[in-house]
Amino acid sequence: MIPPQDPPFTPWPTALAEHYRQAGYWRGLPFPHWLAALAERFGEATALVCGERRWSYRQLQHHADTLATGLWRLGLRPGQRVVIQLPNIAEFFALFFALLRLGVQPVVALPAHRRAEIGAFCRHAEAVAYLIPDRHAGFDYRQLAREVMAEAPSVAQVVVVGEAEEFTPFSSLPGTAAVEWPTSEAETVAFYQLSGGSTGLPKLIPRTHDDYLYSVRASAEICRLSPHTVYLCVLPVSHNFPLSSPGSLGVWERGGTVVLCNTPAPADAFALIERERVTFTALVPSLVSTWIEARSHSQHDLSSLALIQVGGAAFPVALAAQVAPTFGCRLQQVFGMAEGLVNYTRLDDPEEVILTTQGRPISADDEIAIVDDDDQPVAPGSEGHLLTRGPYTLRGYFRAASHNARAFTQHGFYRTGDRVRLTATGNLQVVGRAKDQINRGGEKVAAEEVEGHLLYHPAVADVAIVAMPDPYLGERSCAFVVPGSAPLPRRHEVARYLRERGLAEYKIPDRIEAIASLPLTAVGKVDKAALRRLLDPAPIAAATHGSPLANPRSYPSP
Ligand code: AMP
Ligand code: DBH
Repeated sequence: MIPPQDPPFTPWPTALAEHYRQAGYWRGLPFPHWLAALAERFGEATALVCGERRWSYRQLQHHADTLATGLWRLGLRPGQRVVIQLPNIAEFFALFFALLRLGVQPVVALPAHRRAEIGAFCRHAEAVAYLIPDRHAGFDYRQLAREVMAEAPSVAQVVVVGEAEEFTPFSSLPGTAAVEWPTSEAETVAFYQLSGGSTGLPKLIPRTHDDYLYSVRASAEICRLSPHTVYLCVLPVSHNFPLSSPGSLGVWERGGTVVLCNTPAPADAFALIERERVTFTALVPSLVSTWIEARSHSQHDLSSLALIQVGGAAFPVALAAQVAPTFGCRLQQVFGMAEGLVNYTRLDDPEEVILTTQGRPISADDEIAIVDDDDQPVAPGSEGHLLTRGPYTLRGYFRAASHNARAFTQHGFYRTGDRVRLTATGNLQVVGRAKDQINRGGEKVAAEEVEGHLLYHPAVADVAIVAMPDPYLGERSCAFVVPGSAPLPRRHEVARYLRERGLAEYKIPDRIEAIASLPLTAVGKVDKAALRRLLDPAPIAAATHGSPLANPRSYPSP
């Protein structure tokens, strides 16, 4: 039973919702109608390129429709939730749109997630199905599905793209039977994004048709996308940034082409840029470093590139300054969050703004407050906590009443956990973070979640995880461990232990340090600032990982 105080979705107050409609942000258009209108309008133009496959807008819609029939036959019904975990392949979009067609709500996991995360999403969402590839990047998702099914009893169906073994093959799904699809209301939840989180529990972000498609449409406008846009999707396809800022959906909104890149190697991305005459892509800062390094010994013709977006993590000015000269294109900084608010530098901003700020919000109705620890506004230009509410920022996480009480102000502002300042030009600079999280090259790690797992280790009496600066990823994680009766485990033992507990690889601490006891603040909380001060950044990164630039497998995904 779900406690009644834990609603799946917290709506916007009626008056604000009405304003968002009046202002033309919310247009009452559910995803299936949106896709059908695009198929009508852009018909035979190429919507999607995946390897040697090219789907027109019409084909994309056709795949979604026939798959929806198959998913219906499998027993999926409107209002149910399904976890979808696919890499950058065309089937992701076919299934995503098929689920939306059916009124089934996808929960979009990342390929890096493992049993701990997927099991938690499935249980929390009471997912009825789980959609996966057979294998990807050396990992067998069917084995993961078996483990997930054992611990999430609601999961009755597993659909596999590729060799299905005992599960339902994706290839068996498409059907032709005409089924009368229900029409989703545009102000209801279309799907769930995932939060990087800062607590031990998974957070699902309800996104409505109305709010998401507004952010997509406005983003496509800001980025001046057109039918000539060819977008290379290298970040994980379901992540909010490459999906909606303006991402694949924004490209389709304007009749352009999305090219999927399913490998981390810059050489593969460069070959696709040359072959498809890619005009536009989105990267995280660490991938920018990798690309700049790779560019110096690559002969590919990248002259079609007109714009590179960078976001997801702090972007050093020195690195930002290299983008335009190296790639002969414009740079745009993006500071966004799956919860909603997205900021962009504008294409015609002065260079100074583009290099040194993270831009300004999409909407005139994005409300921004920069406050001190007591929620009082700081002096103009000073640093503070960023609070926001607006036409595409959530009002509450899925079934998380007690967390929501802390994550939102009484006036419905979302506490982003980011520390920012507003510049004289009206742009935001992200200067730090108050939330207990490590931003590992755009991949967010909730310290409390990993600490919770480590506390089960017999040799760990207490533990606190903090970020340490890293020249490549921006940050890596260090676990300060108070040893129990057994000696302190070495890092590779800790890594094995956490893998066995089913944790995604990027959450495994990069460094383990013993400490006699954890320092406490005056109010008795663990003093993480004091722990961070104990760290000496430079030698650590070198000693534990060598040069990440030399290792293409350390591809960071947000
Ligand atoms: P999530 O809530 O998991 O979607 O992660 C969003 C968070 O990523 C933001 O709240 C920031 O902490 C971080 N982030 C995103 N873009 C940037 C950026 N351009 N610069 C610094 N931090 C960023
Ligand atoms: O980091 C993010 O989550 C992010 C970054 C840029 C995001 O969600 C977005 C743009 O939409």
